[in-house]
Amino acid sequence: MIKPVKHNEPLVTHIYTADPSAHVFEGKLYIYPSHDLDHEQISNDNGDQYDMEDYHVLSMEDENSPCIDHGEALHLRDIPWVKQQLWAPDVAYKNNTYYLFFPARDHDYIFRIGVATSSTPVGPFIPQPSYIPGSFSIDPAVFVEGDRAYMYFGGLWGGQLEKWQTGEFVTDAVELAPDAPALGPRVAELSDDMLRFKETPHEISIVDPSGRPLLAGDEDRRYFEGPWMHKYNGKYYLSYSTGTTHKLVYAIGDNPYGPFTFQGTILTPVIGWTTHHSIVNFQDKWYLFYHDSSLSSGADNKRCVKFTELKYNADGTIQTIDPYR
Ligand code: FUB
Repeated sequence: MIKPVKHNEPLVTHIYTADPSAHVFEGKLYIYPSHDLDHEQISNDNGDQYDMEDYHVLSMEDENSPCIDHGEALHLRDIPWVKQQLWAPDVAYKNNTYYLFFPARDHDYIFRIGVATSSTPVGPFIPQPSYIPGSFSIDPAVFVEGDRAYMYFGGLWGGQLEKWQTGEFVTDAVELAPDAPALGPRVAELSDDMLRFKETPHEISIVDPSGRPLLAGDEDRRYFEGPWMHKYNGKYYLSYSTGTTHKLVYAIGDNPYGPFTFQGTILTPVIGWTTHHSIVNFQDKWYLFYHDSSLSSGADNKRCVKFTELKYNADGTIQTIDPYR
């Protein structure tokens, strides 16, 4: 018998999972994770150890239910433009269709973002023949507000965001000086059919409480990867991973494009190098979905998705979570 899931414990243990994007569809919680493979890899800064080949969809009836694995929803072999590395996905619902957005390296080893569609939340998802024109880098997160949908994306290092500073892919892009403004994630509104960008992606500005842009050397606060957008009490919350300092942090803005003012830490560092999350409102509670590497005793490329409740203070700030307390 499959056991109910507990807070801060792996949702599933029969496969490795990471990068959870959680949504409420058809009255249930659906979780769209990366599917880490159980193979030995040497970790490097290029992220070659994250060599994933397919996606599985998970679901939970409620917070006390078992987590169900609905099996393979999309495989690399079925996506013509993809060479390797299916990284962190997200799913959005619009036009009576479920859209799975995913980053992967194309045949030139450049990360692009693709889309696949299904009539059900569990797939199978049918990929478009090519990636979204003008897309680049990793970690798409799609925020739907009314008729509009916005994609947030971008990741440093293996995610190649540094290489797109000029708007073109530059293989040997120079590193940013620590006192230069940090690179921000990108945002673009999606077309009504959700298959294209409606506009050239904008770089998001994340500023400190006095309005100054965060600097590249400010590794405790600057953007690294894994953006997520949610709305709470009329404000837009942009949350993300700080990568090298292994935190999940957030910033608040007045509209989907920002600027966003840095606020603080949502999740303290977890076991394993990466940290990646989503935030969802379900049955009158807010939840944080995240991953760590506890299931593999610390292997960076063998992670497991977990969840816990997320709470706000009266002023709208988020209470910091230590997942091991
Ligand atoms: O899972 C591969 C990559 O690791 C993701 O795209 C990043 O966010 C990090 O979690």
